[in-house]
Amino acid sequence: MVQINMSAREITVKVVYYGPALSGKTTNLQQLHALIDPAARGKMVALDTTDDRTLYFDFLPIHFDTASGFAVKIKLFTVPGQVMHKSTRKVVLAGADAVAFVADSQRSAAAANAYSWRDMEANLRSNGIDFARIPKVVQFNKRDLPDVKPLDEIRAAWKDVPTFPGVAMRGEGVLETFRELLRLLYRSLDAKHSFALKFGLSEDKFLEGVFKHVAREGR
Ligand SMILES: Nc1nc2c(ncn2[C@@H]2O[C@H](COP(=O)(O)OP(=O)(O)O)[C@@H](O)[C@H]2O)c(=O)[nH]1
Ligand SMILES: [Mg+2]
Repeated sequence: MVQINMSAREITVKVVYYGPALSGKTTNLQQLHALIDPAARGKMVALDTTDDRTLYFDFLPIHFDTASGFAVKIKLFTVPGQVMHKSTRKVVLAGADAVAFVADSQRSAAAANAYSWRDMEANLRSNGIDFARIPKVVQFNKRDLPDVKPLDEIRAAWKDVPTFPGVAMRGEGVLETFRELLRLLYRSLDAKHSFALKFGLSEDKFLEGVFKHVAREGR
């Protein structure tokens, strides 16, 4: 749930990267960390076990100031994808304002993707979040690998949710995914809290707040 603190002039939103184990969620955050100017982001906290899998979650804070003098803080989280970490995923999803679902494009990962998507839906609902309405995008990652689901098949199957191909390891699709999610997030916040009216913050200014700090846009 977005936190709006009028006296501190602070707006805090929460964005969660969700998906099956090893789909590339942590890699997406690492790439964002690398691409965003340190002036607009904090340290990335990555909690990895020795086998390189996320133990609890990763965290990356992004921030910018609006012309009207509000500090906007965007907190990015990833969930651990392993089936056994179900309760952690539910906790991380609590209060989420938007979700990026990172799928593994390999055909062999189809069942894991589907399981994770249903798991996300159930965890959002049990946190009292409206699954149909929360801003969401899907990244089909690992396009560099053989035997991936073709993009036209993906686009035909996903009509209501924006999808993006990605090779997160090389930074491809990372910014596109994040930008569209922020755009949808802005629209949902503006509809609920009149961001333009109350904070003088337009959609363009909201996106610019983050993307003017991106080193190499349009990769
Ligand atoms: N081939 C390939 N590997 C990737 C890609 N993105 C991430 N990986 C690798 O997949 C593994 C799991 O990535 P990670 O981000 O830790 O997945 P997470 O479990 O979803 O956080 C790591 O070895 C990454 O380097 C990609 O686009 N292509
Ligand atoms: Mg991870």
